[in-house]
Amino acid sequence: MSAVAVGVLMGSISDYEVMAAGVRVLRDLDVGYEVKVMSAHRSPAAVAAYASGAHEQGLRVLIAGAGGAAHLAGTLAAHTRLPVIGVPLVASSLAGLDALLATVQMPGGVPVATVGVGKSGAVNAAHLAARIIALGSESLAATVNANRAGQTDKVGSMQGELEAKMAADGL
Ligand code: RP5
Repeated sequence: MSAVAVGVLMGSISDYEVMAAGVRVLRDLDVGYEVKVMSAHRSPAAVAAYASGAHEQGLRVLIAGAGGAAHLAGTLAAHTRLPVIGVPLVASSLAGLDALLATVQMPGGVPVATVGVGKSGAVNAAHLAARIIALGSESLAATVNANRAGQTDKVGSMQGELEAKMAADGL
């Protein structure tokens, strides 16, 4: 694995399954990462210490997933000038809308780049982190471009699948 460049944080172990989808993307793109569980509400001192030292540790982007009153990404952003990407998660009867609003509505000057709710958000946070880091890495840029081409190829191959399904359905 490449040197650790992305810190992936989650507010609780209950966030793991969804956040793991993003970690897999980082692994597949060969972006170095570390993964931590810490909470803006339950372990605020750890969050502040991590964010304050992250840049010096060599990290380049932080990804934070949290649900409910989701303040993890915002708290990290309060303590670092590294880009912070927030992933709102589903953790309450409000189905992630609470986390989305808590993550996205940051005050001016303390940005959190907020992606969609849940698994697609975790995946896109990883892709976005890779694209940010690729600005300074030609080898990662090539990997990101290859991944994009792979996505295009995948859609192309769906046409045959579509036609087979329609033929089977007599359409
Ligand atoms: C948030 O509260 C966490 O990120 C999690 O999504 C949610 C619920 O946490 P648990 O009560 O499951 O630990 O801080």
